[in-house]
Amino acid sequence: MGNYTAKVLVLGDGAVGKTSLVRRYVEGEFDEDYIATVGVNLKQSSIEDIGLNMSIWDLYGQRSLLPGKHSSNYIGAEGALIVFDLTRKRTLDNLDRWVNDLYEVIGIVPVVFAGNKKDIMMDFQKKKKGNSKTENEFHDYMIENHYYKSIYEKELKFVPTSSSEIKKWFMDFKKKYRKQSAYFFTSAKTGEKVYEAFHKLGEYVVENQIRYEIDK
Ligand SMILES: Nc1nc2c(ncn2[C@@H]2O[C@H](COP(=O)(O)OP(=O)(O)O)[C@@H](O)[C@H]2O)c(=O)[nH]1
Ligand SMILES: [Mg+2]
Repeated sequence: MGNYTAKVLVLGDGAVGKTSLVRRYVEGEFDEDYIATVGVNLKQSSIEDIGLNMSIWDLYGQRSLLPGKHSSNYIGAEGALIVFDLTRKRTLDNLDRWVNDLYEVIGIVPVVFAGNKKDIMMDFQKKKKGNSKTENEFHDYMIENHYYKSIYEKELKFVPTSSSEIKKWFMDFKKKYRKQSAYFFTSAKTGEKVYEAFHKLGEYVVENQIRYEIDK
């Protein structure tokens, strides 16, 4: 087994759970409190079974304020985990912009998408108890359950994403850029699919490094 090193990025809108996913993955912990990341949160992690040492660059998420401000941080990255929030459809709609930004700077690299906060969606489903709920009820549920915290103050409305629209978005992405992409429904809170998402990204990165060695 080779010994590989790579830089990967964690991208996505503010408060989607980037820092929490990295924390869960690297430290196995989760925190309800929100502390907005300033600049870059850099973590090292190795994936033993594929012999990869990853430096994970978790970047401050308010992308729309300053387009291209991350460009210099993108350089040298060999893959990205792009995160969106299952409780806020707008963060799914913004995926295109994250992908375009990234590919403009470093070209096409493997991307794994994480639809995060799966635990909240599961909890909401449980409370549904058969009767279908409207979008308003979802918003109310979010407020009642204290998800309306400082980070969300500017959020006018919580609109849940649907798995069919996520699937469609991903299929379109795959058609455009082919292979080496995947998506997972994750929860930094319960840990669901967090390891799988980072591992998949690591596999793609190592695949490319092996291919590069062979082509040399
Ligand atoms: N319930 C739940 N809350 C989460 C999850 N991931 C993140 N959060 C919360 O969402 C807020 C924003 O998370 P953070 O990781 O700081 O987002 P970032 O801005 O993308 O780095 C924090 O209050 C976290 O506790 C999750 O999977 N489930
Ligand atoms: Mg953060």
